[in-house]
Amino acid sequence: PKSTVLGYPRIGPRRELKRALESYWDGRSSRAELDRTGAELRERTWRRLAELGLEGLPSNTFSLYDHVLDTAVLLGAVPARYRDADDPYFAMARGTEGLAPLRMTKWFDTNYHYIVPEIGPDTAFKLDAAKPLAEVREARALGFETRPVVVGPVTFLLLAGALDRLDDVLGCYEELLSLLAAEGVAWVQLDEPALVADRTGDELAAVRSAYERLGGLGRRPGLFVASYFGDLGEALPVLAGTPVEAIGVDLVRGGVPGADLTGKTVVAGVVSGRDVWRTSPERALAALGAVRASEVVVSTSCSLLHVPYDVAAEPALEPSLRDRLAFAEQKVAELVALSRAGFHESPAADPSVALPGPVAQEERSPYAVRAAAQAGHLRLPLLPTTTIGSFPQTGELRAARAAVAAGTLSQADYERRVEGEIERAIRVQERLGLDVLVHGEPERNDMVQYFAEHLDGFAVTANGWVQSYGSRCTRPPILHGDVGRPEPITVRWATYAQSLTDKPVKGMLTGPVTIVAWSFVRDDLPLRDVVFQVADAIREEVRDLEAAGASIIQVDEPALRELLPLRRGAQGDYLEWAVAAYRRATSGAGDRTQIHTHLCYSDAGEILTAIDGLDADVTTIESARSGARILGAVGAFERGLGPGVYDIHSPRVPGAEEVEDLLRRTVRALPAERVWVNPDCGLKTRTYEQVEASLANVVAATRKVRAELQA
Ligand code: THG
Ligand code: ZN
Repeated sequence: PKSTVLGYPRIGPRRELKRALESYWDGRSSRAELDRTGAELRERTWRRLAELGLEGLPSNTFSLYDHVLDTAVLLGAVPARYRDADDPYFAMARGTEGLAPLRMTKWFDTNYHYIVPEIGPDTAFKLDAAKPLAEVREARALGFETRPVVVGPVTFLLLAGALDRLDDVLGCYEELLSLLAAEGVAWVQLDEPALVADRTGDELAAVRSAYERLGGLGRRPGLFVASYFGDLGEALPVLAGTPVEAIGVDLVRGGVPGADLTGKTVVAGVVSGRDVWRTSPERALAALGAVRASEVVVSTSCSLLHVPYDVAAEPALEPSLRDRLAFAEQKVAELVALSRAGFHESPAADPSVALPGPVAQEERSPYAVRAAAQAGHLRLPLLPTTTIGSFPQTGELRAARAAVAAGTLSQADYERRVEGEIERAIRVQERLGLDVLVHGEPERNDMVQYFAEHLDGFAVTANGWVQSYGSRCTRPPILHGDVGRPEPITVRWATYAQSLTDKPVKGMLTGPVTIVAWSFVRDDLPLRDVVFQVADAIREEVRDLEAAGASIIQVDEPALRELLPLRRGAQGDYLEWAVAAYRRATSGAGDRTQIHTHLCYSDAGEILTAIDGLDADVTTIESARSGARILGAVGAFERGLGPGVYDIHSPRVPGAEEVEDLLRRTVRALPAERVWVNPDCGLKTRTYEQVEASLANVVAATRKVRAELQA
């Protein structure tokens, strides 16, 4: 069979695109320089894929920010208010002085974020095919024929909540297909991951009519509709009944189609794009052999966007672990080997497994009892103000961490700098008049990576960057063995921070679901068991923080929503064990210790019952960025709640009146005694200047509304 990939990483093996973007945004380089970096990265990707022997090369998988935003631009869905900006594309992605950016949210169940297209009844779609055409021509000039990849019409509109505009966008897709055909393009890939979630009859009918219409076009490239992140289920016979020539199926997360697909090409995703483990050739070959179709193409289960570039860039990894790993380059080599069916080596055996012990779940007292104990002890004002946890990560601090790794800065000198940063953050918060302080997390490169570095069972990479959004990346740790906590992790910094102030300083931990969601995890154990192992490690840390005097401990679960299965049938079971894991991590705390949690992303409304089930005393949640939509749903929430009062994802400083307005709306939706005031999320991506200006307005607004309430 032939081989292909559904997409490839684009940030650059050494994050070249990140550097180029940030330099352009800061005015340190020109647009031409940015575009040159983009062209170099595309060229290098095509050359490398071809060199490795891959046959079907994709194009238009590159993006300067996000492929969903690219699709919005392709279809002319640029809201009017951005059109006059210096750079409308980056204005939509990041906002400008006067304009908030478009909303951003998670791409299905991944840690990648896309820009949510804004489509209303008046959006006038108009094709602008410059980008896919330019990439096809650019590749051709280098000697490569490529298959442009575009988000498909159904997924695009479902993500925008505007499936009723299907007829209108299909006109643009038709025009695109004609242009690509005229360009001599043989295949186009339309990504329809939305089809692996439960779809209504109307939505399936939309799929049918969309692909009948596109398939019926006279002159067009071959149509390859790619699904991924799960099983197509009922959407498979629907697609199979349309004239599309090729269907992509995820055979890692989904099953081999039972149906006979003779007449179609099946692009069989047998190499996982979601993990870093080598593919079992037996399993892959068995799956490939079971597909009944006119042609089978060997492929990845989804785009390789979600894995790092190259294991060869990780010389420090333990050889026995390294031998079990495949990043994007290795996965491409696997595909080529599978397509030549000369793939005989088996991956090394997984290490032995220790199952988590029985649940030693002492439950905490009912909320009312805890709340009384905490109120007497903490003595906080009405509408207490706080922040989510992280303060700006300065360049000096990152450089200092790099210097420790390079051996040019001693651990003791580094720790003194971290203490200096903690002191700076505490003094800033005291000066601003916040009620509950944080130490600012200067010792953490990342809220998951940091814990992985201090827990047994995890490995961390040196260059294993994966794009999270725009220029921002993470290095997901690799959870490969049994998890354990050899010694306290955060107690030293928490104790130091508390020694500097009389205000309460929150102990700050990452929850078990999030640690697992943002890592690559072993696949020989059920996810639930892996999460419970992590929960037990966090539970030990909670106990130690409490013993060291912390009166408030925050255990964040921003990824609780992210791991929610895409199919409703599997969601209840997941939420049950995810909530149980959180309670296992936190229920060792006494009644007087206030447990906080933080969740990101606007779709929290859907899982409010589960959030309630976490039983945290205070929950801070993203709200401002999603226009405070959450307020309509939180009335039944019975414990402390801090719906964010401003969006931290953009450099914009919120005005005090804007915050007052949101606070007034909040205290109408919730009893004021239970309302907390905080930003939407952590502040690590902002500058101190922005943070101080924003928080000063937040505190001023809170004082005003507090006075109104007390009057
Ligand atoms: N950590 C991890 N995943 C995440 C977040 C996180 N996913 C969701 C959300 N937060 C994504 N947000 C960010 C915000 C900032 C950065 C990454 C993801 C970021 N990264 C640094 C960069 O790209 O320069 C690198 C950080 C590092 O040194 O590890 O700023 O917080 N895991
Ligand atoms: Zn957050």
